[in-house]
Amino acid sequence: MNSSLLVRACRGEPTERPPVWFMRQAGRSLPEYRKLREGVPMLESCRRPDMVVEITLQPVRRYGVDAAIFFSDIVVPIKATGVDVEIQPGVGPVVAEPVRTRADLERIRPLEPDDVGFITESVQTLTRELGDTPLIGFAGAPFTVASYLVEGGPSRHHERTKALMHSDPDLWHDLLARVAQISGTFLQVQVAAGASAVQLFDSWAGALSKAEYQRFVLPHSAATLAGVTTVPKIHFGVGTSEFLPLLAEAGADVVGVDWRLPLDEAARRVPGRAVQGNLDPALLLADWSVVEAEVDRIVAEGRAAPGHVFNLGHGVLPTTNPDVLARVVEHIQG
Ligand code: 1CP
Repeated sequence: MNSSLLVRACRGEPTERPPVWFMRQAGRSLPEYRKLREGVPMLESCRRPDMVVEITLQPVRRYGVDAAIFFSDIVVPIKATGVDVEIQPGVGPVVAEPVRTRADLERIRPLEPDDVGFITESVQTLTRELGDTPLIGFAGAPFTVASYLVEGGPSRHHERTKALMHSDPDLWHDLLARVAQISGTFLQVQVAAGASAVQLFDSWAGALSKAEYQRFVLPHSAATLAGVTTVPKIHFGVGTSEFLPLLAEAGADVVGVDWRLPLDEAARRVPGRAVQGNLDPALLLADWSVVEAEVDRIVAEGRAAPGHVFNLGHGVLPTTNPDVLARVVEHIQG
């Protein structure tokens, strides 16, 4: 699998074209996904290897993307340690007892690989079924996962999370260290079972200042990534252009870039690293001539980096027409 286009681009080796996959390509806009999920709660589907395998394969079959992303969720490993968390349709992860005190933190135990035997089984089956297509494993970064734990659910301003990090830095660092152990073990389990690369999602890190990120978050994202040593690591945030070099410093081979920053400028900010991105997912709803011009611009700007993995600047929106994604893949693969 080391010779796959994805792994070569991640390692900054020359490739004839960028590999292409889409964040949140599984689920979301696919009718075959919605059909399969009927009547099965999200987190239950993540525990069933037959469903995980099928949903992970659906976008590979439909789009012919150059990589599969493992179907799971960033809260699956914390749920596996016993945290009472559900994914409510139309809302997202909801935590029954939010974590705001040391006693709350002490209820969260470390993750053991045996807690997620269903992940090992799913990844092993997938890597067999995928053949030459590499599988990307993933986890949530400590800040993004901690935000759900502290807020109790999705949050616009992350106000309780920020208040906690500044008011009780010791508790904050202990909480993030615990989440780093859990997300780090989750990544290692996926790599041990056959994943060819991993991505750490810090979707909400853009809510922080550079100074906050450096002091309160970076050491824990670095600890999460440090346990992965044999496959390329992609580190992605939204709204993180102002501290992109810190995402690289945390231990990334590839820095994920949202749509706000052109990739040639991103490449200047993280010298020597590959970049991933960065088509604005909203533009997939525009006319094809617009999409095509954006894809061409991004492919050209990506050449400024040692490696470029074509992707969106954030996840596929649920309103996206799958045929447009298929056309983007076709256009890039030529
Ligand atoms: O019923 C459903 O279909 C639930 C929707 C759904 C799906 C399909 C959720 C709930 N999670 C997932 C799968 C998922 N989540 C994947 C695998 C599929 C793929 O990538 O193709 C991945 C990588 C994630 C990661 C994830 N979950 C992130 C980071 C990526 C991102 O988009 O920023 C985050 C922030 C979550 C939390 C989450 N889970 C689900 C929702 C709706 C949310 C976001 C809620 C919020 O706005 O806070």
